[in-house]
Amino acid sequence: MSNKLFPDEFYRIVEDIKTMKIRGAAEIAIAAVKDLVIASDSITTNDVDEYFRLVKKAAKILVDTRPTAVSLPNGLRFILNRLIQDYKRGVNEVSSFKEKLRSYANEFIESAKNARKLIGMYGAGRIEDGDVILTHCNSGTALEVIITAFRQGKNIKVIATETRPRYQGRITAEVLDKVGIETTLIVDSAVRYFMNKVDKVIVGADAIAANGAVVNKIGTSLIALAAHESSVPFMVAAETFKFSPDTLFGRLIEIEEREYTEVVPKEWLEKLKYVKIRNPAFDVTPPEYIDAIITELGVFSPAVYPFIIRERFGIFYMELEPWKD
Ligand code: RUB
Repeated sequence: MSNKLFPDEFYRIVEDIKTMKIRGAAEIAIAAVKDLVIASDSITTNDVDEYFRLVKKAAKILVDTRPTAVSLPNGLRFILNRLIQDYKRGVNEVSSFKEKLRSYANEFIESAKNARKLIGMYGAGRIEDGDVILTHCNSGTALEVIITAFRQGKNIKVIATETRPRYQGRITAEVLDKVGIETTLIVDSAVRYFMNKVDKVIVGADAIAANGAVVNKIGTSLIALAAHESSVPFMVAAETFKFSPDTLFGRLIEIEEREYTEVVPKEWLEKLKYVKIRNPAFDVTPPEYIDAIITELGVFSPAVYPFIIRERFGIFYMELEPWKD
């Protein structure tokens, strides 16, 4: 008999997040939240404590898929913290919790979709007719800004980095091509060479720290340096659920390091004695290099960003690890 606690579909989504079939911080969060619904709906017990134990277990499995995109734990926190409040208020039937979990999940997904649209609108305000915009990796949120500006009739061009080692820049180029935006794909190391042709840089974020530093795809901080050197505005498009509440309590954002086989073939490395490969998936761009963080609440400098978040969400009162027993 299988010792799996949840349906195969649940584990398939977990695997898809790990292997990056589902990727990009917002998509990861939405997929994880939907997967929590799959797990919750499959639970057969009528015992509330046992139900909570299993839901937390499912959340923990999801949290462990990819460590850097804070949107994922934030999506699960959004649901679990509300359920815990309901429990404290006296809700005591598994069927009610299942229903509530479904409705909180829908609320999160809806608010994520709305946030992206608003970011597109606010961000497009920063783009002018004739701008050449450089973007890195594949951020749905950064693309929303670029595409909204284009649909407003602004004649813009994009330079997209290919984004080694997983080439997410190709996805970006494909999306822009479909929309009809003229795009030049370049190797990552050509960024500084092209910077004098760039009017604005727009990237997404996997996490934003309490000091306004932005964690995004590896190479982002080098692009920020090059932009800074050329006085090119560097903007980050990110929903507020990319804010890492852990960083308010002194915890650092973990940078995911992936398999070396994403960088070179196994057989190539096996022939060498003194060579090793490192493959960090993200890096940290300090706030000094960021001109604006575009969120669904408005456009902010990294210096005020954490205050806005705290004022809006009262994040200090949030249970950080609601999946813990
Ligand atoms: C993706 C990446 C994206 C952010 C933001 O990394 O770094 O810039 O996740 O994306 P990976 P979005 O390919 O390793 O997941 O704006 O779509 O949330």
